[in-house]
Amino acid sequence: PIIDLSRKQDGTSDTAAFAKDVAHGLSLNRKDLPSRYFYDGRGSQLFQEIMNLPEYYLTRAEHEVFTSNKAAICSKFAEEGFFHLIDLGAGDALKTKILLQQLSQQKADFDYVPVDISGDAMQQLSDSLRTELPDMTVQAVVGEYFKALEWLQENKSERKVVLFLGSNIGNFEKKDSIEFLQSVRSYLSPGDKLLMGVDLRKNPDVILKAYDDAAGITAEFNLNLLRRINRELGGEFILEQFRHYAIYNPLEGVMRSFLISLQEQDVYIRDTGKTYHFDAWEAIHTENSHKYSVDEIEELGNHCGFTIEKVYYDTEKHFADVLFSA
Ligand code: AVJ
Repeated sequence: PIIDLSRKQDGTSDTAAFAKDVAHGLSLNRKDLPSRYFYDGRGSQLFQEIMNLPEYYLTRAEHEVFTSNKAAICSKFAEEGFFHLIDLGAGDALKTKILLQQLSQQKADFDYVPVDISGDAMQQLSDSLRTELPDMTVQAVVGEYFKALEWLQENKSERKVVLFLGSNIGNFEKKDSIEFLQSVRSYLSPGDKLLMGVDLRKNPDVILKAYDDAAGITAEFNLNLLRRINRELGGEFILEQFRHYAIYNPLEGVMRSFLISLQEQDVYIRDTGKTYHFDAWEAIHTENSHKYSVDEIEELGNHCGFTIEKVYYDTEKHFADVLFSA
C-alpha cells in the first residue's frame, strides 16, 4: 500500500494549488513557473528519455559512482544496524536499485521508503521491487519532500539514511537549498546520514548541451509544462508559439531554462479566470539547475549541520555523491 500525502486535508485540491502557482507566476514582471510541475505522467516519461540522452551525462555518471563504490557506500549505511533508507525524489530508482541489490546481498537490516510527487512513478516502482527484491520491505510515499519529511518525524527515534540523488538539490535557489537541508537535518539525529548527488562545475559546453540536446527532448520536456496547464487548468497556450531556451552562467554555476514567446500574444487560462499578456520574445523562467564545486557543497552542508564523511566521484569527475553525517 502506497501512502498518498498529496491529497490535501483542508478540502483544497492539488489542481487549485497548481492554478494559484501558475496565476502568481504568470502575473510577475519576470514570468516564472515552478519546475516541480514538470512531472505529470508525460513529463516523468520525458525525463526518463532525458536520462538516456547521450548529452545528459548526469545519470550515467551517478550510475558509475554507485557501481564502482556500492560495497563501500552500503557498508557505511549499514554499520550500526537497522535503518530506514529514505529516497527523496526516487522516480524510477534505477540508480538506487544498485544500492538496494548490494544491501540485500549484504543482508543489511533496513527498509526502503521511496518518496516522489509522481504517483505513477511510485506505483511502478513498488510493483517492480516486489518482483526484483521480494524480501525487501518497501513503503512508497507520494507527496512533496517536506510533507514526506513531516510524516517521517513520527518515527524519530529510528536510524535514518536519506538519499537525495541525481542533482535534485540543483533545482533549489541557494536560499531554498539551505532551508531544505536544514529541514532535512531537523528530522535527523546525530549519526544519521545523507547521501546527496551533486552535479559538479565543469566545461560549460558540456553542461549546456545536457540541457539543450540535439534530439529536442529537453525542449519537449520544458514545453510540456504549457501542455499540462492546457490540460489540467483549461489553458489556451499554442505550443508552437513558444520555444525552449537554455543558458549556463559559469560564474554562478547555474543552468537556467526558459520558454520564450515567439510573438506578442494573449493566453487565457480558464481555472485562473485570467488572460496573460506576452510581448514578443518575452521569457518565462521554468528551471534552475545549480552546479557546485566540492568546496561549495561542503560549506552548504556544514552550514546546515552536516559534516562530510566521504565524497565519491565518477572517473571524469563530472558528478559527486557526497556522504554527509548529521
Ligand atoms: C531532475 C532536477 C536533476 O536539473 O538536471 C533535466 C531536471 N531538467 N533536464 C536537472 C532536468 C532538464 C534535472 N533534475
